[in-house]
Amino acid sequence: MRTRAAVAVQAGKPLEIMDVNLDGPRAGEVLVEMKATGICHTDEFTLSGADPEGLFPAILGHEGAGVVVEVGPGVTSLKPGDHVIPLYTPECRECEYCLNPKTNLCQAIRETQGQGLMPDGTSRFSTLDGDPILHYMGCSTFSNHTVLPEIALAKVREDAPFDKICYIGCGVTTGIGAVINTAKVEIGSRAIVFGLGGIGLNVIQGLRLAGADQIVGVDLNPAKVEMATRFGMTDFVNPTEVEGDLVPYLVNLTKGGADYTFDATGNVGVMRTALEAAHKGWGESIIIGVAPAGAEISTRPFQLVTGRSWRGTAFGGARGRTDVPKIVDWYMEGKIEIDPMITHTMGLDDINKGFDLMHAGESIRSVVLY
Ligand code: NAD
Ligand code: AHE
Ligand code: ZN
Repeated sequence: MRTRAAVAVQAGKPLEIMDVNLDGPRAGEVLVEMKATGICHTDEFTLSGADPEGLFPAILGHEGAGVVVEVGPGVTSLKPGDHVIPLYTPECRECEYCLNPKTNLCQAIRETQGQGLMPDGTSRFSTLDGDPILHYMGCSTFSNHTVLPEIALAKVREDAPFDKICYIGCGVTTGIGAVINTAKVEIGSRAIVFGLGGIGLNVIQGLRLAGADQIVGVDLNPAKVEMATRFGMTDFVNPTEVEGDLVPYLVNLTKGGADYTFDATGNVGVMRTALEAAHKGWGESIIIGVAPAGAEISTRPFQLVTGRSWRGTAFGGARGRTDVPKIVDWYMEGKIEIDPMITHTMGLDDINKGFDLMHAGESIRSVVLY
C-alpha cells in the first residue's frame, strides 16, 4: 500500500513528509493505522546524529497509538479493529530475558530492531522509487501506517483517546515506571528529579503516586516550574542560580542527600551530580536520559564505596504487553494525568514544528494527529 510518512533522510536535517510504499504484514506481523504519535527527545537525539545506532533514511517515532488493520499469518493475539500501542521494548514472554523477573529487556528481536529491520531482516518501507527506508525502534510511528511484530504491540481498551494514550508508549510509562518498577520508591522518600521535560514530569507524577515526601525538581528552564509543581514537585532548583557546587546545595536541601535521584536530561555531567546528591549509605541514582555517542559517566569510586548505587532504566522497567494496558486503565480511572502535559498538537505536515518547540523549550509533549 501507499501511506504518508515523515522520513528522516539525513542526520541533522528536518524530516521530509512524503508518500511511501508499505508492504503488508508477513508471518507474526501486524499492519497498524496510527492515529496519534508523541515526539520524544529520543527521536530528536537520533535525528541529530548523536545516536550510535542511528541509521538513515528511516521513519522515526516510537510513542504512538492506533488501530490494527490487518494481521499476518500466525498472529493469534490481535485482530483487525483492536486498539494498540506500539512497544519499542517488546514482550515475547519466551526469551531468557522475559523469563527473568529482574529485567524487562526482551531480546527476541533486539538485533534486527537496532538495524532498522523487521525480525526477518528486511524492511517493509520503501520510497516510491523502490529504495528501502528503515524502521526505527521497531515502531516508526511517524508514518500513518506501519508494520510491527505482534510481540511489539500492547492491546488496549477501545474507549481510551488515542491523542492522549500515545504518550503511554514512551514518556508516561518510562517516568512512572522508573519510580515504581526500577527504584521501587517507598512512602516518605526524598527524591530529586533532574530535567523537567516529558519524562521528568512523569517521574514526578510517579513519585507523588508512590507517596514521596520531598520531590525536588532541577532544571535550567524556569518555565517548567508551573507544570512540575502541578504534578507534585515540592522544591525547585535552577542550577544557574546556585552559588558554588550544586551537590552540597542539594544534599543540604534534602537533609543529607536524596533517597532516590533520577536523571532525565541525558547529560553525563548531570548524571554525576545526580549520583553524588544521593544519600550516603543508601541513596540510589537512576539514569533515564540517553547520552550521545562517545559520552561516558564518571565519579570517584568512593561515591559507590560509601553506599550510593548507580542504576539505569529502559521504558521504566515495564513489560509492555502486560503493563501498558494497566497504565491506560490508570489514566482512564483518573489515577494519573496526561492531558496537561500534551502542550501542542499538529498534523503530520507540521511535525518539524514539534521538534522546533522542543528545541526552544516551549513544549512538554507535542503530539501529531493523523
Ligand atoms: P525533554 O527535552 O522534554 O526534557 C529535557 C529537560 O531537561 C528539559 O526541561 C531541559 O530544560 C532539561 N535540561 C537539559 N539540560 C539540563 C541540565 N544540564 N540541567 C538540568 N536540566 C536540564 O526530553 P524528554 O523527552 O523528557 O527526555 C529526557 C531524556 O530521557 C532524553 O535523554 C531522552 O532521550 C531520554 N529518554 C529515555 C528513555 C528510557 O527508556 N531510558 C525513555 C524516554 C526518553
Ligand atoms: N540507541 C542508543 C540508545 C537509545 C536508548 O537507550 N534507548 C532506550 C529507549 S529511549 C526511549 O525514548 C532503550 O530502550 N534502550 C534499551 C535498548 O535496548 O535500546 C545507543 O546509545 O546505542
Ligand atoms: Zn521516548
